[in-house]
Amino acid sequence: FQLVTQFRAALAAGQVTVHYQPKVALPGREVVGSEALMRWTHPEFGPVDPEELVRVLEATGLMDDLTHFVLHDALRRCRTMLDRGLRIAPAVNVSVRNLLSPGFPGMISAALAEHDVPAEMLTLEITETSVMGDAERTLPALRVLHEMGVALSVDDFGTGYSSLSYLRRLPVDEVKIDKSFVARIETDLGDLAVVRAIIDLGRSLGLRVVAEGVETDVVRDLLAEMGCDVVQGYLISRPLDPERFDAWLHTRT
Ligand code: G
Ligand code: G
Ligand code: NA
Ligand code: MN
Repeated sequence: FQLVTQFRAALAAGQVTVHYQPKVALPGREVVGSEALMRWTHPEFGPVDPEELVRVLEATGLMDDLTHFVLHDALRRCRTMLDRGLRIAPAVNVSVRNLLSPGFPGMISAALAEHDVPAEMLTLEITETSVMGDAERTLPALRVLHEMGVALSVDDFGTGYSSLSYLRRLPVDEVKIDKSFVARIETDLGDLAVVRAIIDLGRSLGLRVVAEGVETDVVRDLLAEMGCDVVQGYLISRPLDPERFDAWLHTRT
């Protein structure tokens, strides 16, 4: 696939950038973290759909290059903010391909050391379907990362069909409720019940519970009432390029 050769060149040429979407602790409005989201504007085709690109990279062995790039960007910016007294913990998306790479945990610890960021500040987001779908093979890497102190988040939680008891046996620290449920809790009692159950389960297992796709005050207030720890979504901010993220932070503090 031609996109792959072009992607490698694009990384080298600085055409790939990382946007950041803030995460806010409930019930207040303190900014406690941000999710790193890759962006690539192709010189001819324009903005490339990240989800589609991730699928292509998964299939071609370039996921490690992407994750390395995003991770270093996130940790470099985290260090800069720490030096300014701002404690904003970055979250980086990782794919099952990363977890199956033998050198992956080592790559993470080297990056943390290079940027002098404590492991506890980094969250890795792994989609529910990939964690559970390949648990046999991904568990060793998850264990090593968890031992290092890195926080592991089960992303898009609720979309897969994992048994809830399985969550207890995984070395994870956070569940991130999928935006498809979150958006609908305002109008759909069934979705409200699902989200309440996930929050209760997460809390009783001692996990941090994050909700993504929060777009309205009503949804945020319902989540706060149910005991959700952290929210992320357009209500707070869209993903922003680093300059806009900085400017946005200034308006908040
Ligand atoms: O902003 P949004 O359109 O950015 O992202 C779409 C999807 O692409 C999301 O599911 C997100 O997790 C995924 N994604 C964005 N950036 C990355 C990345 O750096 N690595 C991986 N694995 N997925 C990413
Ligand atoms: O879970 P993933 O890693 O799939 O989630 C990130 C994706 O969600 C990105 O595409 C991001 O732009 C998108 N996103 C972030 N906040 C919101 C929101 O409030 N509503 C919707 N619909 N999408 C959002
Ligand atoms: Na994510
Ligand atoms: Mn998600």
